[in-house]
Amino acid sequence: MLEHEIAPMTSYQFPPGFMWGAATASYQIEGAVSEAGRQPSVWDTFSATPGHIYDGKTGEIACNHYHLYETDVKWMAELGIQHYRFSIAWPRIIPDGRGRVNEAGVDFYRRLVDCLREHDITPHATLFHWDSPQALEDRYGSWRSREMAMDYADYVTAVVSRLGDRITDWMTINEISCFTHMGYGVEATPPHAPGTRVRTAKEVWQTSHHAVLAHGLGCQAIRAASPRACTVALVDNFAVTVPISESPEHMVAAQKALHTCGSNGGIIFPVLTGAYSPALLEQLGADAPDIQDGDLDIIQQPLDWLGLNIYSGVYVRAAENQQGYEFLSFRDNYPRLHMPWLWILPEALYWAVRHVSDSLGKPELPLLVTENGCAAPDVVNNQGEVIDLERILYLRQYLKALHRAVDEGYPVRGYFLWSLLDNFEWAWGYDRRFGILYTDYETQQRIPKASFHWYQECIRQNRVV
Ligand code: GCO
Repeated sequence: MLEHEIAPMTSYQFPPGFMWGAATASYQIEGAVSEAGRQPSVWDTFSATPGHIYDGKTGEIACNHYHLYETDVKWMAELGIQHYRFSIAWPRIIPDGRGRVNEAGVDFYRRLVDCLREHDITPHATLFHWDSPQALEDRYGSWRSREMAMDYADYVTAVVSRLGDRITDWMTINEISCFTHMGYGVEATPPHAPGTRVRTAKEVWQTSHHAVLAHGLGCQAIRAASPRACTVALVDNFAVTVPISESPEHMVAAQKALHTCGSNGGIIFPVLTGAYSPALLEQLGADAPDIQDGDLDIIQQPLDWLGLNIYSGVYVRAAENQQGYEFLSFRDNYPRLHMPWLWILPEALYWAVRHVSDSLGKPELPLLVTENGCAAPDVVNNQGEVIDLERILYLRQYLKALHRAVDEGYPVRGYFLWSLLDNFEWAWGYDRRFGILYTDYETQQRIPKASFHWYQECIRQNRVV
């Protein structure tokens, strides 16, 4: 049969210069938890506590990235990414949380960044991705104290003044809600470190207030300490309200619901608008955090861009009730991937962009998807391959939704896939695999999954393939 040549496809093409990347985090990949002066983080303590981690494991070795970073950078170059997001471990830099700087800890990140640049990969550094010094939990309860914001700012100054000659793209904090609301007040499992249960909702909201204050102080510290022009951003996983259909009434309902969904009204709202959501404050009443004069001005620092960590969302529809909306629950057989919360909702990526640009009134604020990806029950088959079709399905649909936002003119500048390699998935230990590289934890071998080659082709063609 005469085969017809298949013309090259052009649909779902991203603009020239679109930033393709991958993301990781220090505690999840580095290991070497006691090397070169590093002291324990709250995640070392939390994961070593029996019953906290699904498979009883810790980040003690993880992907041994501290020693294998050159191998991993080579995989990044093979993948074809031009950008890599990683995080810097506070307990490597200032092991006691405050005071003495551990230069050996700084040197690791110098080696990593120099290796990235040798491979023409731009480093994007998250200054805090949950692994705070245990010493500060012992001293004053970490984020329960306003002192944490001050110590964080000093830590940021120590990092940026030393690495700012090599790193010019900074993210202050990753996903505030996870280490505050899920760290201090959660009843559901799995909790997040430090797992201390405070007594009242007000105390929980006070922890996230200290974290958004830290973000503001961190922005100021970066700009004061950087020896070069640089960019500053927050990375947030705000709860994305998705209209059940794009009819006017349901879209308005989704905008209204944004205020009180999750902890949006006390995190992304003050950071972007300079005020807590009024609807949230009304809902919280006496449980609202204490806000000192001047806090909101500090919190609302200008951002060069905003990082979006979006995996799923919440369906909303208009309702004949006082709020004018209602949240809709997922039924048991709604499609999801290998995490209890990972319901497949690609439109969440599109609506995350719309909510920042439209609902929160930031149409000019450049956006980067700093995390998107999924866990899947990956196994190596008899041919030594991991054919993770579920992950390709997930990623393809989410990137198509993101492309829609780009096509409609929203300021989306790039996409960082979570994650480069399987790693320590917090309270799930190593049982859940998010990587496009399979990590064999026995041998520390990396095996490219089918999704690695799929993503490599997306990058090569600069489009969703
Ligand atoms: C997060 C964290 C990552 C997770 C990933 C999968 O978004 O929760 O930034 O560290 O590992 O999202 O849960």
